Amino acid sequence: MKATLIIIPTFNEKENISPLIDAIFSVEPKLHLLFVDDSSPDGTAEEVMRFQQKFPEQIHLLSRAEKEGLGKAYIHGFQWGLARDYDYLFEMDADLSHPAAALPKMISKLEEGKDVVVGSRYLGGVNVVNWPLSRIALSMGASIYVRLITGLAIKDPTAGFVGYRASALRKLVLAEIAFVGYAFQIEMKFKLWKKGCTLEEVPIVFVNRERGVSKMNGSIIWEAIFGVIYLKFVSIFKRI
Ligand SMILES: Nc1nc2c(ncn2[C@@H]2O[C@H](COP(=O)(O)OP(=O)(O)OP(=O)(O)O)[C@@H](O)[C@H]2O)c(=O)[nH]1
Ligand SMILES: [Mg+2]
Repeated sequence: MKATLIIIPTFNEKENISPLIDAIFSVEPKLHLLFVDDSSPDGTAEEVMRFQQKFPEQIHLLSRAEKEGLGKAYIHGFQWGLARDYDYLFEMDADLSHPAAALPKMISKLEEGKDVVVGSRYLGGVNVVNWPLSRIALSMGASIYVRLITGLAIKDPTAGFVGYRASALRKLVLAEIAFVGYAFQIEMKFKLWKKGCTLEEVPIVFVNRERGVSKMNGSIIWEAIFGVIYLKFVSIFKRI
């Protein structure tokens, strides 16, 4: 198997670390995991370090001083992984919303030659468990909005369970990725599509978090609404 790194941003996810590691290693025992923690006050980093003692080759931790949003944490994680020559790099939430069981299928899409594989909630229906209707409507509305404005034909453009071929990530100037929330997820997919990368969606069932607290807020939604217009506007005048 190609060297694969699963990047997991964390902010106050201590109680999800152990079940997440179990879930991933039970389907793919050889994967490497990189936790990118923004100095969570609940001791998430210490919990990761406890597992590092057990799996020193496979579990890695990047500790950042400030809470700067998921986008910045991922950029740091991508840079770390690309510098170490991983072939495939994944984004995955820490809160067990993303099913580890989908990883083998997602990895196989990269092995078949796709540049980007997206774990999609809206392929062949709505596969979301325990989200209020308002949240589903917001997320599906985002998908239609992104398609209308940018033309990006992805059913789940705000998806945060994504695998990238390292060569695809190297086509981007990571330091220029501007956004930090849902808009970050849209920006990554849009820019890679514009670079000519192949994107494929794989259906997943997304389960709302049972432990810990959501970091979603109004500013993340506004960033996405204006961010999509900004991305389209910039792409008209500048090759991105
Ligand atoms: N390092 C870091 N991780 C973050 C930050 N904000 C969110 N995360 C992590 O990013 C992942 C997704 O965040 P969530 O709060 O689950 O956001 P969401 O999935 O959009 O919404 P909910 O599932 O409703 O909570 C989780 O693993 C969070 O711990 C941040 O500022 N820094
Ligand atoms: Mg979540």
